[in-house]
Order: sequence, then C-alpha cells, then structure tokens
Amino acid sequence: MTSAFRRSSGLPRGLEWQDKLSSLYLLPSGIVSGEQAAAAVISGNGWPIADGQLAFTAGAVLLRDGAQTWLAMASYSELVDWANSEGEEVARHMGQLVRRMGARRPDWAGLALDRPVIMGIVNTTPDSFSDGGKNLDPQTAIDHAFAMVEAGARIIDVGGESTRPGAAAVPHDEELARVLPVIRALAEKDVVVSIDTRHAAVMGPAVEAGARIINDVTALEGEGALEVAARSGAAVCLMHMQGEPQTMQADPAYVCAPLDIYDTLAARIVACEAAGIPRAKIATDPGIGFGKTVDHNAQLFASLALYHGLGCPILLGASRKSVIAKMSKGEGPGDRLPGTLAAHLSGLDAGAQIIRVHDVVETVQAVKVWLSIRSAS
Ligand code: 9MG
Repeated sequence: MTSAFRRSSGLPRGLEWQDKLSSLYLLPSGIVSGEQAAAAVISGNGWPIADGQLAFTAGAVLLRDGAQTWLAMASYSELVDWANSEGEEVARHMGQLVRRMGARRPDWAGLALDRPVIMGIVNTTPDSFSDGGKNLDPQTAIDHAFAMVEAGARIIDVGGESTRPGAAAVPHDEELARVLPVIRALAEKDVVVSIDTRHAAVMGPAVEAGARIINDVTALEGEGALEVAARSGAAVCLMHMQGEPQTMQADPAYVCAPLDIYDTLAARIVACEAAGIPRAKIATDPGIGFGKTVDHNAQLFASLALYHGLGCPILLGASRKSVIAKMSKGEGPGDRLPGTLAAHLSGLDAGAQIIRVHDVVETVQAVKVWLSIRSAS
C-alpha cells in the first residue's frame, strides 16, 4: 500500500496563504476517548471530535502542491501556535475546520450518535454481490430485517437496485415494487429505514412509504434528486463514487484520493444546503469500493478522521467488499467477516458514527467489546 501523502520535515511557514487556503487540510490524529479526551481538552492539549467523547491530540497538516500533498505532523498545541503565527487567514481557516470537527452532531434521522449506529443491509435484488437473490421475496426481506433489528441494528438500509461493479440498471417501477412493501412493513413498526437508491423517482415514494433516510451512492447528483430529497424532509447520506457502477472499477484515478473525495463531498454539502437540506440532516461517506483501487481504499481508511472537518456524521461501509479480500488472500464474499470487522473497528477508532453491515450479530458483539475498552480509557 502506498501513502497518499509525502512527508514534510516541518509545518509550512511563510507562504502566500491567500491563494493556498483551499489546499490546506487537517487530518486529526492521536485520537483519545473518555477521561483521556476530557483531560486533553481541559489541558489545552486536544480538541473534541463531534460529540466530546473523542478528542484529537495531534494532527497532520496537509498541503496540496500540484500533484503532491505534503504532510507535516504536530501536536495539537503546536498546531494552534502555528495557525496563529501564520497570520489571520490561516488562523481563520484552521479555526473553522476545528470548530466543525468539534461541534456536537445533532441526532440524525432521530438517532442519537453518542454510540456507534449499526445499519443493516437488506438488498431486495437478484444480483447484489453478496446477498443477491436471498431477499427477493418481500416477506423474507422483512423477516431478515426484523431479525437484524432484534440483534441491534438501528437502521435498515433497503435497496432494490444493485450498485456492485458492472451491475445493470433496473426500471424505476421494478425498483419500487421491490422496496416499497419492505419499507412499509418496517416503518409501520417504527424501524428507522433508509432507502438505498440513486433515483429521484424512487426517493419520493420511498419516503412517503416511511423511509427516514435517503442513502444515495451518487450523493444526490441525479436529475431531480436534490429537490426531491429537500422536499421530503428526510435525512440524507452523501456517498462518494467516481464514475458509474458499470465502469467505475475500470481505471479509478485521483490526484490525491482522500483530498479529492473530501473536496467532492464538501461541494455536495454546499449543493444540499443551497437546495434546502440543512447540514444537520447530512451524513457523509467516502464510498469504499466505489471507483477506487485497493490503495485508494486503504488511504481512505487511514485518513477517515479527515472527514470530521466536513461537520457531518461519517458513515463507513466496507462490509464483505472485494477490497477486504484484496487486502487479504482473495476470500469469497461469505468469508470476509473478520476483515470487515477489522475495517469497521478502525473506522470507529477514527470516530465514524455509522457502519453499514451485512452481519449484524457479529458486528454488535465486536462493537460491544470495542465500547467496553473505550469506556475504560
Ligand atoms: C448502497 N451502498 C453500498 N455500499 C455502500 C457504502 O459503502 N456506503 C453507503 N452509504 N451506501 C452503500
């Protein structure tokens, strides 16, 4: 695996900042929790992340320069001194970033984000990469979803069109016929449902049927999607994808994957706000496996905390994806649970609030152990 960044010997100093601020990013590191987080913040050696249960005590300043991104590490207090010594513009830019990182995240779709939210996957499709065909019958899908809720899932993500690499498009009425009975049955019992779709024509009826979240792998780029999502009042998840499912894995290319994706998500948040979707309703997702090589995915896992700078909850979805097998020894989708857990727990360490999974029982156990350890720190 290769890093997305090049090591710099020190923090960037004395630059003409006014034309460089948009190339300046902060990747929080040295993330601690519980009493350690509180002690770091009180002593001025750290800053809270999202809800105050986590704090970062150091950070990487990332500076893009053409095709290269330079990385300089510093402790939190060195970062503060540095930002203040580089002039008003840098202090303001860094101040906005850390304020966004530290702001408490309000409930999302009515869910408190003070402990990890597990989103269970129900694909009512014949061709999804891992569970394709298993939940095509609505009653089977509904039973499976209730079992996931019983096991601890707090959201059920219902999809009626596969977005796996190479998947074919499905007519909207077919997609609706697959998802609506499942959404209705779950919503009737007050289950929080997200509709996994990239089509405005599906989003509207799905929300009317009771879905509280629109999970769109194209970050509401499709025709009419922003308007429908805004009108619906639903929470949204903006996921990053490069290209189209048919071809996205052909030759994914970035100047710097973590930062290119950060910029795209930032622009989509601005578009949402302009359309009337408040930031409080938005979650962001770097889109593991969607138009990314193994190196790109590894870089995203390693820099996930960067996305706290967008000021929204982070959703991470690595469940059973081919990247897990590519990082290991080529296991089939049904044998990727251990790698999936490792990837998701690393996401929780970075402060991700929501994880999207197939295997709820096993994930709940892993998260409970993770929480016990975290709450002792
Ligand atoms: C629908 N879908 C498939 N993979 C996903 C991921 O990683 N994140 C989100 N939000 N949705 C996904």
